[in-house]
Amino acid sequence: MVYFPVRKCYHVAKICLLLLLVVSLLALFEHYRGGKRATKAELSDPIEAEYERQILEDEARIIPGLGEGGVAAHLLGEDKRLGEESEKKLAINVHLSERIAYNRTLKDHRNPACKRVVYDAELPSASVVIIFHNEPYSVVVRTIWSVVNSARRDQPWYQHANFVDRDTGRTMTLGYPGQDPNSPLVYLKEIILVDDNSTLPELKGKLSHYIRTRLPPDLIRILRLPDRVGLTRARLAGARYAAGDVLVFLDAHCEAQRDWLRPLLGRIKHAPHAVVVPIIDVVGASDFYYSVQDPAVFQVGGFTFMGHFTWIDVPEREKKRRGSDISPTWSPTMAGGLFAINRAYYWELGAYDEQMAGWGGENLEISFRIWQCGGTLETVPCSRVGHVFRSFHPYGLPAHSDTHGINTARMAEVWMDEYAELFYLHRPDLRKNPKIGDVTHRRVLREKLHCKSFQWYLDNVYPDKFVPVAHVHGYGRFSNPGSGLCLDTLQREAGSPLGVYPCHARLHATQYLALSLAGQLRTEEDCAELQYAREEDVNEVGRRVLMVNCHGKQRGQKWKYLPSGQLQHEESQLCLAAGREAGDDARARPCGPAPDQRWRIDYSRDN
Ligand code: LR7
Ligand code: MN
Repeated sequence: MVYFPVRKCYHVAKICLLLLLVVSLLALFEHYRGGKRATKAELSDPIEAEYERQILEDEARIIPGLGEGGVAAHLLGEDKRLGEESEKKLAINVHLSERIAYNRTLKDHRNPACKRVVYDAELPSASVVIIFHNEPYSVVVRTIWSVVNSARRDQPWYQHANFVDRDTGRTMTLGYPGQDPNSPLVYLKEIILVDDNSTLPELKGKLSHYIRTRLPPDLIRILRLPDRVGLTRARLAGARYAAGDVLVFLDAHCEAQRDWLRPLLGRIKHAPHAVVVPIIDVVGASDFYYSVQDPAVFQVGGFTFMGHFTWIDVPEREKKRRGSDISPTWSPTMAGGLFAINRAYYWELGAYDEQMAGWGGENLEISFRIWQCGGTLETVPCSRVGHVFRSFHPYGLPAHSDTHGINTARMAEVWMDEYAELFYLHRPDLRKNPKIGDVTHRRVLREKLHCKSFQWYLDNVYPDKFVPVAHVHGYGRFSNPGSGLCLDTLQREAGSPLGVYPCHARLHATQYLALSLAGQLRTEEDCAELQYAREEDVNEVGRRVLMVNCHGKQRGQKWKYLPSGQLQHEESQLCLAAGREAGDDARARPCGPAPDQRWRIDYSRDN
């Protein structure tokens, strides 16, 4: 009988253990469910309760179906007006954004061939780094949701949604991940939000509360930077913190398309020195319309010697090399905000120049560095991400400092060799300017990595780039000795007539023209083309000359420099004549002995 109580104890213990197990299982379940609502403990904190109240209020204002599928969204009446007002202030229709579901679906805009691609089951893991300074709260939240949802593709909880396709008017069904916070996430190790010292209150506690209560647990971290450091250093901070195999950077106003991650990770797995960018689609700043003209057509990155990123068509040569429409496509540069890179390689390659403040310059810097130091930069067409393009910066930048100019000068000093001069031509004020700071350590990096020259880059990566000092009969000022006037773009926008202005004493960007070996009278980007002739123009005033996109087809944009000093338009046989005074348009008239048809080119093979 001595053993009886022991036995009883044993039973009680067994029941207790069982109970404990059930309770902890329940707790674990709750934990992984993520809890749609804040916990009681949290709500007993009045501040958290207030955030919760605000978020519930926000959620109640969302209009179901608005902008669904990525179609254009519109508000009416007073809301429309408030929307326009917010856009004037913030460059995004924030009032509208607040009414569109944070996790709206998107129509699948991928090239249909992408659906047949089979990816490795084992792929590197991704740390998605999203930086922001005073971005609209609802837009940031939508960016996060799109990343989370797109990492849940092909899973049993895959749900379906209906939307009306704007292009066809038909009701479409699309498979899209659900919103179950339990869903295991594939390849997405973490999302790191880097708050570059925002001052908007909703991006602080309320955003943290939203993430804690509504998004998958333990996935998202927010780094709050104590000082505003600018986007380059904000990305560096995120990268330092990241633990995934691959770093994926995004702006804070993006919407990732389904299955955008695997194509990027797959490419990096097979080519660890490939730095990859998705196709960047346009999400309308006023209507959130996710627009894609043709899923098979996209552009890659170029640049101007002024130091700006540009979009260029995929060169013919590259169309042949890559093999298929959906193969990774070499890109001379990247826009900067959206790309993936093997994390170890990122550090090996020199991460970023941490002395770049504010906005700008880091994109061309990393682009040139990647190519010159042995990597490749590629657009992966099966990965698409939408980005809200804004017409101005809604945030302030460090006072009185032109961060784009200074950062670009730092870049040019390190990577562009003698071609840096072409940048300084546009920015003579930055030549040898102490504001640029010291770049020695970046030059040391270039040495250490045995990087190639900028000439090598131009010859091998971007041979179609027009180099205004290399591919020309002549360049510099085109001056008309009789009048002292020079051809001048007059800082007009593309598509406007070429004008004349008194010649500047030194070469100045607006008077920097070239006559290319292909016979184009051009600036870096635009070519002189005769305006469509109206009868009366031809003999009287002459035809205007428009600076338009160089189309490479010879007709209409071909000029000849005659031994007489005349510039003759080949197709029309007309000659270019200077106007009479500053600001006039240059005109093409029948060639003749008039002194206003004589041109002197600063540096010319024929002068
Ligand atoms: O001080 C700042 N701190 C920040 O954290 C200034 C900005 N930022 C954040 C900002 O909140 C945003 O999330 O940095 C991100 C990029 O700033 P944007 O969206 O104002 O830049 P952008 O889209 O106009 O400009 C492009 O070029 C920049 C050059 O410095 C960056 O590389 C941007 O990431 C880049 N954007 C893209 O590549 C998206 C495609 C656009 C194109 C072309
Ligand atoms: Mn942006």
